[in-house]
Amino acid sequence: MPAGKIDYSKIKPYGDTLNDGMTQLSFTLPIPCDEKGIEAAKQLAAKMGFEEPSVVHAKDLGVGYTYFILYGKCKHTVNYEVIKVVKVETGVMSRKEVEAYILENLKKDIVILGACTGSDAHTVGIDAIMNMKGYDGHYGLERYKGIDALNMGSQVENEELIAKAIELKADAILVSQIVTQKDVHVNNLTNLVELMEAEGIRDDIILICGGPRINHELAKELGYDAGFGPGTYAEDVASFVVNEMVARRRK
Ligand code: B12
Repeated sequence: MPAGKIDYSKIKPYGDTLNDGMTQLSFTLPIPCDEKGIEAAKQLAAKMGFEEPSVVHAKDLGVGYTYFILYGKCKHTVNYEVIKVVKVETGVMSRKEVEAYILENLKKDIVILGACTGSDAHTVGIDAIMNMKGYDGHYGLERYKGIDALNMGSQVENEELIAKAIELKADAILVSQIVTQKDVHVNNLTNLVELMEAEGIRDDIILICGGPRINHELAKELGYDAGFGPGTYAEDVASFVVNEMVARRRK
């Protein structure tokens, strides 16, 4: 256990003793794996602000590239006390609680449509949320009584998703975006909002996005009702959708 009292206004990494700043970092440089290469890696870490940098591992990757692992002391701190994070505030209900909530408060089955859109071919994330067997011991939305869940799979065009949402009178749309190279996810997610607005259906449907590099803050910025990142389960999404539906009805 670290010695001393933790000052949450000045948080820095911990290695051996509290506030020693010890940090492990790794990177690849396009240089040979030799003494000169190791010195270059150390100098770079020093420029990044690490004190006493040392290379603990260097691996020749071939074709003149080297992978380095270094230790160094971080001299910077952050004030943890003032950090504010935009996140979904709705409490999370279990599957059974969601089912009971639908029966009691919505009194009809709800329709949730999902897809991984654009050129993105990653299906595992949206499957984890929607498919019957779910993920990590948490059943997916298809298993929920009172939810009609349709997973359209991957590489679904925004236009196709909207057409299906209109056809099925979807209450919520779930969009998965895994690839973020060149901000392709931002462009694709923005395009979907614009198309929904043009169709006049944006306000009628709860719009949610998710993926490993999505968070609630980004989702709100892009015009979504909620955003979910790594570690999300079906019950997180289901709880948000049913609470939001009830809140909208009350309005
Ligand atoms: C499996 C995989 C593939 C498989 C996909 C198979 C399939 N059927 O899905 C294949 C081999 C096809 C593939 C291809 C490619 N891949 Co790939 N792939 C992966 C890998 C290894 C795992 C992804 C995964 O399944 N994660 C497990 C799921 C459960 O996690 P998740 O997706 O994060 O989902 C969770 C949350 O994010 C959230 N969530 C996700 N979606 C949604 C949606 C909603 C609505 C909600 C609420 C929540 C939610 O809930 C989920 C459960 O908690 C990752 C690396 C990694 N370790 O993550 C790379 C990775 C995603 N792939 C990558 C790349 C670059 C590619 C390719 C471009 C490679 C290439 N050059 O061809 C192609 C792209 C093809 C395309 N057109 O999209 C990069 C993406 C980099 C980036 N930031 O853009 C990664 C990160 C690898 C890397 N480090 O470079 N890939």
